[in-house]
Amino acid sequence: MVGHSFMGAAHSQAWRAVNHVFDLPARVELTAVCGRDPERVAAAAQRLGWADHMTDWRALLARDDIDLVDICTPGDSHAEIAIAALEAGKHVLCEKPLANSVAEARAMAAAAEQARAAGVRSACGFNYRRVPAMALLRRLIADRRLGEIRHVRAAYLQDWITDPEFPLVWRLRREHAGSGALGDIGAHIVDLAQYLTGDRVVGVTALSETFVRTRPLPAGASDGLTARGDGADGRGEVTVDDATLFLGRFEGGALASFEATRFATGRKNALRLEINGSLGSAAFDLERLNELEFLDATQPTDEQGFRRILVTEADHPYLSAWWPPGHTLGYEHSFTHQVRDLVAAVCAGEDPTPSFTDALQVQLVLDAVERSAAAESAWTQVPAAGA
Ligand code: 4PW
Repeated sequence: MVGHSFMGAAHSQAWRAVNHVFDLPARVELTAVCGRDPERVAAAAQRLGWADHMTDWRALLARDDIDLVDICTPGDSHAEIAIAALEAGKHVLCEKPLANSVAEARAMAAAAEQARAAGVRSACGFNYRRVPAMALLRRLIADRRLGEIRHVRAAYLQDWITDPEFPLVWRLRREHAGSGALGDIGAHIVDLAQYLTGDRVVGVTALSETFVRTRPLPAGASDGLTARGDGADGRGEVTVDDATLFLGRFEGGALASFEATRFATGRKNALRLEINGSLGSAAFDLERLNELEFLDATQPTDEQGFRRILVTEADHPYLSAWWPPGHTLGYEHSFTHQVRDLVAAVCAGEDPTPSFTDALQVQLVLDAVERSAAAESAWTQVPAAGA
């Protein structure tokens, strides 16, 4: 694994747990973790359960006791590490968003396609696909229980930077993160919208804002969505969006709205979706991730109404491996499911999902959104990844 902060910790927990929960044809070993700072990476290796640690990711790729590389670094290093890893014959799991630009994402997708011919697999870490309620919703939509999809209403709401004195962490700097709320959390709802519907967003009109333009420089490394910094080291410019909203049209004709913000005071990690179809609707909120609301419009009208499905039954996706009905799962289990699916696919010689090409399609939407916002919300088409 490369990187060992917030995502590195979440992924490590998944790698540690996966063989204890799921029957897999291979045993996962946490061979080595890589980070820039020798002391921090040594401490992380011990805390997260990695057998070895190093400061040079190229040295990871040179080891023949490593089959798969998990990239948990900020977006600015994804392309370089992923392409080198694929060329070295390592399977790759890369955190989202796939890259910081369409050009990088295209190069990664091309490298993945080339490696695939040699049996080397890759996937992008859009973990929320693996929340059981989301996998169930995908199944309901694929089984046509919602009929023709007319609307996707998606919001990803956080509030961790509402304080204007919150430090200028890497997620707020374009050179590291590529974009702000858009790429970090908007990417998730774009991916989910496309995954759930099996359709793609073909055009967008967008609005974007940076509410707080300068922030104190951070003191020390930031850990996920927390940081320290009192301004003693000066202030720096925020170079990404704090919030981005956009409307989109799907190829199949459905209309969608998307909202990604880090300024939704009181909303900590509220990824909300509602999908309306000709035969039914469904709604989800990540802050209640064991539940899916479902309305079946084929029922007699006097009995219709949204009902809450508690997604903890053994015949719900992933659940047979866990606890008895009603014994709920959490955020971290989406990562366990992600590596379960990845290892199963690699062992079966199949392609895991989402592929780098799927993730490139998300990147193309993000890019169109940025271009639209920069052009006074002009309607902007999203090319197909293959075009
Ligand atoms: O990927 C996203 C992160 O960058 C996450 O899913 C949530 O928002 C949690 O942290 C950030």
